[in-house]
Amino acid sequence: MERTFFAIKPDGVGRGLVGEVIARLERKGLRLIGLKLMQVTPQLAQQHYAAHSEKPFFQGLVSFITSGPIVATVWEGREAVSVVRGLMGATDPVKSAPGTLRGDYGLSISSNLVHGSDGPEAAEREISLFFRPDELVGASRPEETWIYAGE
Ligand code: IDP
Ligand code: MG
Repeated sequence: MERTFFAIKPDGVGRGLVGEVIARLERKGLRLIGLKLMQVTPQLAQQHYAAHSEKPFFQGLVSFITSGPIVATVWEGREAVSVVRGLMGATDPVKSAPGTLRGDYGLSISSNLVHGSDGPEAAEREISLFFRPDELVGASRPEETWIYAGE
């Protein structure tokens, strides 16, 4: 099963959307295997967003992600990386389809509610930045019999 890193950014935590966001991923059938409320340090933010270090919005991105607590999570499931990206919607919430998290809950490209890894390699890198191996707990869900029926 593939794993992905997913985080609710400070705007999502501050707006009280943690429960609703997590419920969407749970209902899709993904398995939650890691979860923590945490304050991101500038150093961790710079490592996490290293690929964007040359972008004009980099400083703003680091300031925003360190501006308040985030909820960091790890999910497991069939094609978890692309499934979570689909549930998130496009980066710019103005262009995100209705029914996606960003499409339903916001209008700001910088405060766009959630982060999700953009590929399996990024997922492994991000998971190990935010979680120790012993913080990940794999518990299968009984309804996976139906979720993966016919596989
Ligand atoms: P993603 O979060 O959909 O993967 P990325 O291109 O990886 O989008 O960008 C990382 C984050 O940087 C975005 O989620 C958003 O918060 C911020 N960002 C991206 N493009 C812009 C921009 O043009 N202006 C301000 N912030 C941006
Ligand atoms: Mg990205």
